[in-house]
Amino acid sequence: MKGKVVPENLKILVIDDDPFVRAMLGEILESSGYAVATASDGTAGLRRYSDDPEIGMIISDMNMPEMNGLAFVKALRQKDTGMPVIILTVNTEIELALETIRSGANDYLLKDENIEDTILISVQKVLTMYRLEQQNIRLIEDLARKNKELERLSFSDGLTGIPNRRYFDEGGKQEWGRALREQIPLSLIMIDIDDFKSYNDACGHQMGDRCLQQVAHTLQRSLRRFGDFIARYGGEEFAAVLPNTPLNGALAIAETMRSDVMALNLSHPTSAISDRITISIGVSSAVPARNSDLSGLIQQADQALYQAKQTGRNQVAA
Ligand code: GH3
Ligand code: MG
Ligand code: MG
Ligand code: MG
Repeated sequence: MKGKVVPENLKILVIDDDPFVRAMLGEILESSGYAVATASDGTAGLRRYSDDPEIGMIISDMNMPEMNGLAFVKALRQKDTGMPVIILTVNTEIELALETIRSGANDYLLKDENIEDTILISVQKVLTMYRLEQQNIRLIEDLARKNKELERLSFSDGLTGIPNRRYFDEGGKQEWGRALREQIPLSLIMIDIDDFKSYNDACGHQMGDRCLQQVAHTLQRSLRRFGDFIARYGGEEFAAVLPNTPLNGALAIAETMRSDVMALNLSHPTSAISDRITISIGVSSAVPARNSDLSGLIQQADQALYQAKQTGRNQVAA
């Protein structure tokens, strides 16, 4: 809802071309504890509404020179969808009353002998509805914020904070589809930490977790090109998707990843191949064909990773 926020100590703007009505309404409202401002037609009323931030409700006549009540409601709703407006008139045309309500008036009252009671009841009723609406708006905004946060969480890995397997599956499928449509190459990098079971055994699970976090962030930094993403694929495995990247480009990035992780210099006391944490990497690349899908590319990267492991670890294979 756009517009002013209605203050707790309500100031009501009374718009009527008849000075007698203005005085009478002013007296009724003030004796019930409301502050009152007045204007003598719609144009002056709009100006007063804009100039006075304390105004939290408007009671307007219908028949007035220059701008009548209906035109006033329409003009007001252009700038303020929430400000409560009550129309108080001698005009009993039902079509006009309905159009005024449809245009955004919150109530439509007839000037008669019960005016003193009816206006006070209407002010309370309209104010209550306004506050309920404000409350609903706050609840909905709060819910939308929480939903967004939940969605973000559902796509990120709890330990490392990088995207999770679910994100990889969705993002990978999407990029595959785009590469297929545009017939451009898509590359995949699968990463697995070497000898990680023995690292856990030697250094403990907590150190293992910290190592995973550091490796994850290092891999993410190595990637940093727009459109690429990396996810935690499984326990100590990561997978990166590189849109619009041919094999040689992906191999270069994989090599950067491998040396960046070595440069972390995380001591691995029981590694069979090095004095520190290393990774093995499998790379695959394809311009998607119509009758294939991402799983073929994953399989190829997996095979390359297996080969990197078989031929000594701490290396990149394709
Ligand atoms: P290889 O070089 O062949 O990859 O040997 P490896 O020991 O790394 O391979 P393996 O798959 O046998 O072991 C993976 C280990 O990763 C097993 C498990 O203890 C560890 N791991 C998986 N997820 C987590 C985790 O979230 N935290 C910690 N601390 N360790 C994990
Ligand atoms: Mg009038
Ligand atoms: Mg593994
Ligand atoms: Mg491993």
